[in-house]
Amino acid sequence: MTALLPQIAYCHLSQVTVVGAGNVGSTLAQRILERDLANVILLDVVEGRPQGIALDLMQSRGCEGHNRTILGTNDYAETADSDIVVITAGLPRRPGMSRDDLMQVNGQIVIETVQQALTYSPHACIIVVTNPLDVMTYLAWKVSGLPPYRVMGMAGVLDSARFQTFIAMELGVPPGDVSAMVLGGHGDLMVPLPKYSTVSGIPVTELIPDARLQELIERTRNGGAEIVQFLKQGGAYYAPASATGVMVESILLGQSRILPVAAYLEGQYGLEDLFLGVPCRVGKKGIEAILELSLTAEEAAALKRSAQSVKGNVNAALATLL
Ligand code: TXD
Repeated sequence: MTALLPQIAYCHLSQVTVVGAGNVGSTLAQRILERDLANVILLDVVEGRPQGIALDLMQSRGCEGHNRTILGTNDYAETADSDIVVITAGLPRRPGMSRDDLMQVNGQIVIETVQQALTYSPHACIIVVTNPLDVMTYLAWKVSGLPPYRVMGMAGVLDSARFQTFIAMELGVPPGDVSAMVLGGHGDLMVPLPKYSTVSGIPVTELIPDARLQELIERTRNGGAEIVQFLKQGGAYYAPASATGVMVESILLGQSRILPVAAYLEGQYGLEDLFLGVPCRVGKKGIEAILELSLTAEEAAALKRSAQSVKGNVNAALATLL
């Protein structure tokens, strides 16, 4: 075979490490590969799991028509020089386990994974997916030593995608025509913004009566719980993986898209020293800008309530974990 041209042989291929080869992590790995975004290193504590998933995904490359590679490992040394590290590692809540217990357990896991991953990829951008999201993102940033714009949490893109879906279903239009915006903390704490949610540029408030819109907002708020009720064990993972993939893509391709992500606030929206979902420009450097929208008094109050709850949990986690 003729030798490759030097510029092809030496061009930098992006690499994403996904920590946690569970449902979200392995589905995200698949999305990244099949969208031809980057090579993937999939890491998990469980021996054999990331290796098995990686081999399975390697064997699908010919059918899927891409040449990206994936390596499954239990060793952080193999994650070296990653451009992005996505943290999906964590334990699900078990019967008898409180949210606080879960926060302690997952907090320890997130702290350990960030420290280990950054030893080998000190300049990576970090995307946190593990719940409770806003608290875990704060812990990840705190132990990373990275500037805040290199660390972000995934929740708003998922919550907005759910709102987008329900609006599209309601109106019988393609979801691609719907642009939805959800701020605030993840889950019960989210703050959907109908005023900034549009269908081909038309505010959704012009198209759906208020009472019905409130029902769609409520369904969005319970978007995760509705799926858990069906599945009984485990939670949603296809849409969470898609939403994380959107963030990975915007960073790797330098798209500078405006996405709602959990970002470190330093006075924006009158809030500081916490990670909370706000619209950001997400590109090559990570969070390139935080956009401050004008909110109604009601929306501002909801965002504040969300922030207070997140901050209380962060303080509790900091007191015991760091
Ligand atoms: O919107 C969002 N942010 C979320 C968050 C949407 C969906 C899921 N969300 C949370 O992501 C969920 O509550 C969990 O905290 C994570 C991962 O969810 P997933 O559904 O993928 O959980 P799994 O299938 O239980 O996978 C977790 C994996 C599993 O393979 C464990 O072995 C692994 O994490 N794990 C670890 N990997 C590496 N290192 C350590 N220490 C570790 N501990 C567990």
